[in-house]
Amino acid sequence: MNYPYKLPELGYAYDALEPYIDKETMILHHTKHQQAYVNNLNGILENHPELQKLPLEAILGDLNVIPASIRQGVIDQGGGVLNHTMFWTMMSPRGGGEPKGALLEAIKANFGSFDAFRDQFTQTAKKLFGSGWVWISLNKDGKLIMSTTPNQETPLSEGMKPIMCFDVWEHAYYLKYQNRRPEYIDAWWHIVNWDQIDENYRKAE
Ligand code: MN3
Repeated sequence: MNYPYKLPELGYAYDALEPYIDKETMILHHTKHQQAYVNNLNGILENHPELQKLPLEAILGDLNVIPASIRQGVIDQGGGVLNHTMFWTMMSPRGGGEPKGALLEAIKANFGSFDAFRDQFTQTAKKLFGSGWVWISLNKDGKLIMSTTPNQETPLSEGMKPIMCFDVWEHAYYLKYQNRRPEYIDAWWHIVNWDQIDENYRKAE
């Protein structure tokens, strides 16, 4: 993604993920939350032409390129832009079920079975304190790593290649699920876009 940043298309209607993710949450999450990250990031970078030339992935992949005075702002707002752009592609009205092919084999090799993987991911999301994300990434050795980040941080900044992300900020589920984060997580498995995650895996390998 490149400066000036714009709100990305969702790729489906706001109500397409019903009943698992409600229309109102999707509208707010996209047009208010992510739009704010977009606006804030553009504002922070307004007077930094050297950073405007770099793709956002490159900036967040090497935080040392960011002047110290704006570094935290770029981490927060830039992560908010990039992470949500990826998150929308993690979901599809035709999602759910289980992964196939090379991705499934990699999941089995790293986590034992798909069920074990899903359980570990679910538990990780339930336990994440405060606001943050759950990730599946490839590390430098090409191994699948499950991790969490606080706030809007991304594993890109740790030298990993994220292929799957899950937003566990309260704004992602509070309207429909209130304090019941476990229900949101259980619902999410019904709309996970395994085709996209498989594509991300093959590109990252
Ligand atoms: Mn969010």
